[in-house]
Amino acid sequence: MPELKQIDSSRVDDILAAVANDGACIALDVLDVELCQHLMSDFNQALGEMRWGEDELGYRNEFYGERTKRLHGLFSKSPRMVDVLTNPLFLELGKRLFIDSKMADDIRLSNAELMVLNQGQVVQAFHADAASWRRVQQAEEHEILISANCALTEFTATNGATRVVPGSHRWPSDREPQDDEITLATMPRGAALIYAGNVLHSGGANHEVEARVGLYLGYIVSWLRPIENQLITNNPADILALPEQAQRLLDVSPGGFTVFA
Ligand SMILES: O=C(O)CCC(=O)C(=O)O
Ligand SMILES: [Fe+2]
Repeated sequence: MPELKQIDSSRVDDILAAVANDGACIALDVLDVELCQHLMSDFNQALGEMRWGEDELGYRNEFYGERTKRLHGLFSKSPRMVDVLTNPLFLELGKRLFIDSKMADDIRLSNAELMVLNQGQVVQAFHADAASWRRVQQAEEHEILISANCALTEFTATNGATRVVPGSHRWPSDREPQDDEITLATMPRGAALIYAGNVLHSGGANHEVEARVGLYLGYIVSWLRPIENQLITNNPADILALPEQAQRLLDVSPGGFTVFA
């Protein structure tokens, strides 16, 4: 089975090299364990009001599964989300991949999603997250999306660790992974799976009693349309109270309707 490299979050060059080669890696010590605990308790109330297999608005999505909860509008639910959004590793990865490469003038958050997999959740279908903009992705050689799935609980082989297909970011879109090409993103709490928009991956199956909790953030080039509109999923006043850098990441331009492409 191929393995993902585990790299300390301070080693940005090595993380970028692993993402370029394998399409993904595990960055260690991205979020403090204490921050993970606070985030979990901040989201608890909203999670308690949701039913398994549904999002907050009561919509069901077959792609996500029957034993999962997907929470959005995270900035109004936790004042600590702004620290995750502006995590130095994520911003540096976005800068190096999108701005330094001249793909874009700026970085945007596409969405932030809490992904809770409960006991009995089965494996998700393999997919590439950049398929949200597949016509653009087909036309571009460079990545347009870089994602982080942060482990707010430990990710294990039996509780739903994300399945990843190293190298698949370079595959033709119709190639399907064989069993021996798939690896599991097992990682300790506070680590994050960092992966390219084009790499094949899927949620794993949870056979344990305790839920597995991943906090997803996807960063895109600034000229793409984010898949979550933060001014709708959150209370707009909460977003407009954030520092300017955070507002720009969330696609708000206080000075007007400018697109920083
Ligand atoms: O739950 C996971 O680990 C991954 C989920 C995922 O890839 C998705 O919903 O796009
Ligand atoms: Fe995904």
